[in-house]
Amino acid sequence: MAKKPTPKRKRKTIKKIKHPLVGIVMGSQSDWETMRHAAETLKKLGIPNEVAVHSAHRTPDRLIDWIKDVEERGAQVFIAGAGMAAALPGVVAAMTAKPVFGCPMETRVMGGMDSLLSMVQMPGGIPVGVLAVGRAGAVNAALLSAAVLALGDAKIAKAVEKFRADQTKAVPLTPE
Ligand code: AIR
Repeated sequence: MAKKPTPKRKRKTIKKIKHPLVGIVMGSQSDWETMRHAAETLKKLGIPNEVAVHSAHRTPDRLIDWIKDVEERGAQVFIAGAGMAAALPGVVAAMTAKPVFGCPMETRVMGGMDSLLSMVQMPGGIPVGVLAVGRAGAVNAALLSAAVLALGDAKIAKAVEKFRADQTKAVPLTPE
């Protein structure tokens, strides 16, 4: 198996977006391969988003600081992706009353069932909307975030409609 290239330089500070509407957080750099699909989908829809790596277990203080900061700068919706004992979306939901969507990562030992159950079994009172395991969930978390934002933003509503119309057109009538 080809070895992944190591990044040349580790970013010391987060790339802050001035007015992010969506905050995307993941528990590890290793989640980015999946979570980039959430960021890319939001980009296609023209929705400003900020992406960060913070772990509920490894960097809890940093995570909480980021949630408060990104919310102060305008985040209306949060997307949190994590794997294994995936507490991340639950912690985000504990710290903000904004909608939180969880993306369970596919894992080697349990195929993502561990991540899924960690996210979906939230105690009553602190909700997390959990999407599918893996890439589909990341894409759908972005689309669901867009649908929430579209309720109060005609431009985003139009972008979501166009996305869906384009998707419909792209489905072939027969296999090619
Ligand atoms: N993780 C990180 N902190 C807490 C948890 N649950 C998750 C990451 C990742 C998995 O642990 O979200 O999916 C493995 O992380 P790593 O860094 O070992 O690849």
